[in-house]
Amino acid sequence: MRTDPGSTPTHCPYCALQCGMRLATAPDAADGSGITVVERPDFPVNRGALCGKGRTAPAVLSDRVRLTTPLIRTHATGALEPATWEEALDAVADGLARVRTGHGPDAVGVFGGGGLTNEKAYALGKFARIVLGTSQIDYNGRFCMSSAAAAHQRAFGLDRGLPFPLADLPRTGCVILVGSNLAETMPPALRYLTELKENGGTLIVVDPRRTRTAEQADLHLAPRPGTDLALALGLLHLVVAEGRTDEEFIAARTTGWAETRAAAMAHWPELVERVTGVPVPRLREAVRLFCTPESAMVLTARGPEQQSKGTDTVGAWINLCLATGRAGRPLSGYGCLTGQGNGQGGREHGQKADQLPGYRKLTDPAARAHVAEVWGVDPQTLPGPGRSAYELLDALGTATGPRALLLMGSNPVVSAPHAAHVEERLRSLDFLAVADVVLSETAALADVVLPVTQWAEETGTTTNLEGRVLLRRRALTPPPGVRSDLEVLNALAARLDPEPGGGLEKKFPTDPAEVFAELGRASAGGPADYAGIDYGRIEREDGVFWPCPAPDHPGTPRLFLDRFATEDGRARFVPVAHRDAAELPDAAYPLLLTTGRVVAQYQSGAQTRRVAELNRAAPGPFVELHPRLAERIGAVEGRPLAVVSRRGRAVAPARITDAIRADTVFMPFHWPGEGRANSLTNPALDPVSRMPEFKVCAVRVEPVEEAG
Ligand SMILES: Nc1nc2c(c(=O)[nH]1)N[C@H]1C(S)=C(S)[C@@H](COP(=O)(O)OP(=O)(O)OC[C@H]3O[C@@H](n4cnc5c(=O)[nH]c(N)nc54)[C@H](O)[C@@H]3O)O[C@H]1N2
Ligand SMILES: Nc1nc2c(c(=O)[nH]1)N[C@H]1C(S)=C(S)[C@@H](COP(=O)(O)OP(=O)(O)OC[C@H]3O[C@@H](n4cnc5c(=O)[nH]c(N)nc54)[C@H](O)[C@@H]3O)O[C@H]1N2
Ligand code: SF4
Ligand SMILES: [Mo]
Repeated sequence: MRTDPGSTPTHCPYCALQCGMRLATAPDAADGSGITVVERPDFPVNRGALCGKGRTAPAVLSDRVRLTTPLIRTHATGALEPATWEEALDAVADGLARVRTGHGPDAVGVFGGGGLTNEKAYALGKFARIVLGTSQIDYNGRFCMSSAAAAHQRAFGLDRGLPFPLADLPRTGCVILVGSNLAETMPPALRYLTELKENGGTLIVVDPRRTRTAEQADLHLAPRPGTDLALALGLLHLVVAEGRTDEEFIAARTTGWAETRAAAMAHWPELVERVTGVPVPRLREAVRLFCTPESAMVLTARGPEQQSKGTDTVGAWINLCLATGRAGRPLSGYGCLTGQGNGQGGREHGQKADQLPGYRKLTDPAARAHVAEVWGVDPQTLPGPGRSAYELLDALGTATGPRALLLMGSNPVVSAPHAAHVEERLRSLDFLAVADVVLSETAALADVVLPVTQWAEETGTTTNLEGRVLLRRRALTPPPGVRSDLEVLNALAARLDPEPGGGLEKKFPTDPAEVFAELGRASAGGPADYAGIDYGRIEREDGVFWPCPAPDHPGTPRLFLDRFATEDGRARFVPVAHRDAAELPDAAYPLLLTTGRVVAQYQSGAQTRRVAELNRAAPGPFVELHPRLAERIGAVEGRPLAVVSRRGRAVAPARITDAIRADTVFMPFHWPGEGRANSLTNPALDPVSRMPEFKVCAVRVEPVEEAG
């Protein structure tokens, strides 16, 4: 029997806005979940508003769609069959131990997710380093905001998505939104942009498509995909040419301007028009709108970031902010709109290949010593940095890569670039274990599937896109057949202890509050310092902004107002120059494909494709294309189109609209099978962030003859 303590305040299981909501008992809920979502208008970020995904999130709690028993692949049938927890945990421990014994610790890999709570992400990173002893751990956040994170580090010495609360947006003078379709990806946040305009501020949207977000803009710039770097350089050129730099700010708060200025001067507006397709007068208008008011902001999302030059591209937008004095000041600055529910916290506490908790570096001897002490291990035993997400997936089952993988919180069969290749690599493993709440396309390939508890059934913290640490409270007793990710790691630690009965599992508590307290100690003194945060405080204060080094520290809603987080306290200009996407159109593949999201589906769709209301709103993939292109190739609305790249083919119905450039087609990536956009995408990586180029590849498009 599932019990309920009344109406519990918590947060949505999906995106980085982490909307506040309440969960109330609803024994007759049509979705079979036993609970219903109630608005929580007192929570400041979303002020009661929710998108359809948040409202319908309980549906995934229902036994009708979720996993409720472990599964083991049997030799006899080759199928996944129900098993007991003891059998399943033994099988995972055996599978991982066998590979480790035969091939060494780095033959066992771990893949995590930015949707995992801070407690889980922390425990997973610790598990990889001290139980498995492997360097081979990374996570899906690499596919998400890694380019912005790298650019943040380079320029400011610290990476927090937004350096200010969203509530600052309506009070600034101008916002440039680069490659964010907020209206579909974080609908309740659109309100902040509406208020910006009501207050007399202006909105510029940079997107190759006239999205629902772009429709709100005072100025919409629609560059060719993959040319944002040139665009930002062109704007900086104009800023300099028109004498709009803030020399006082540059002198007092930055270093490296001379080289950056010289690099920008090489990007003439006419050249930028040719590369981007954005006319010079519109570039000038953007500069005027951005530079005229007292304050202004640039916010980027996946459009400019998911490119093989994402780090430099974000760097170019940061340079524009620094040159105009629009950083490190009230109501001004650069920010990245992080994506996953815990996209921010998930990138801070050690599931990343090169990282220790508190956003520390795995290569820093002082960081190793500090964290090793908290973990009660010898710093010498901590492995070094491993491979980045795509490189890890690409190496699976090869002579030098991992031969066994433990995967928690991601569905790469749908969401990884060059997905058919990734699927083949996953199939080549000696052993694959997946912990998930549903039988995702990736879980379906596993040797063992562990069914875990969900957001409403467990307590834990997430850190939203503003750097605000939030608490999700358990509202519901999980069904008997499932266990939490923390319980899974604890049970595996016991089984993989090099000294049987040695008590290694004691280092993996199953109580989230205990894990969070340890995380606080491990992060203490690091860039992302959570030491002063506890569950009670989060609830009393509607979240606490990190860094928060002590219980009496107020937290840090606004960063960099006095100094940047670099050694000398100054922001660093980094000179960048435009370069082409890894693939450009040619005779065989004459068009550009870009990919992204629709409002009613989330990511790989593993969760939202199991919700009837969302499937009615967004039943399947499609190919968005311009009427001129449609006419040229003979595409008909609603009829199937084949999109072909050097990596594969996908088929989905045509959706004809003049809201997209005629040289570009768009596909959402939420679906598996024939319409899988990632069958096409290019795994070319950014040299710094190792972000794949999800947003640009060369394709050809042709109508498909329908049988019958
Ligand atoms: N409904 C829904 N909401 C979500 C998610 C979801 O899956 N579904 N996922 C969450 C996550 S993890 C993330 S990361 C965020 C992502 O949030 P967004 O970044 O807003 O989402 P995308 O649709 O991937 O990309 C945004 C826009 O980039 C544009 N774009 C494509 N190529 C380029 C380019 O070369 N340059 C520029 N400037 N723009 C380009 C696309 O046309 C698209 O409109 O959303 C979060 N919210
Ligand atoms: N073409 C293209 N591809 C993209 C993108 C794009 O814009 N274009 N965007 C990229 C981006 S930004 C992202 S973030 C990735 C995301 O892509 P994925 O990493 O595939 O993300 P999800 O679909 O959210 O997968 C999360 C999985 O974990 C499960 N899960 C949820 N909560 C928990 C939990 O607490 N514990 C465990 N064990 N499992 C849980 C879910 O059921 C689901 O199966 O996709 C990337 N792929
Ligand atoms: S905007 Fe994001 S956090 Fe808010 S309800 Fe929708 S999916 Fe959930
Ligand atoms: Mo993301």
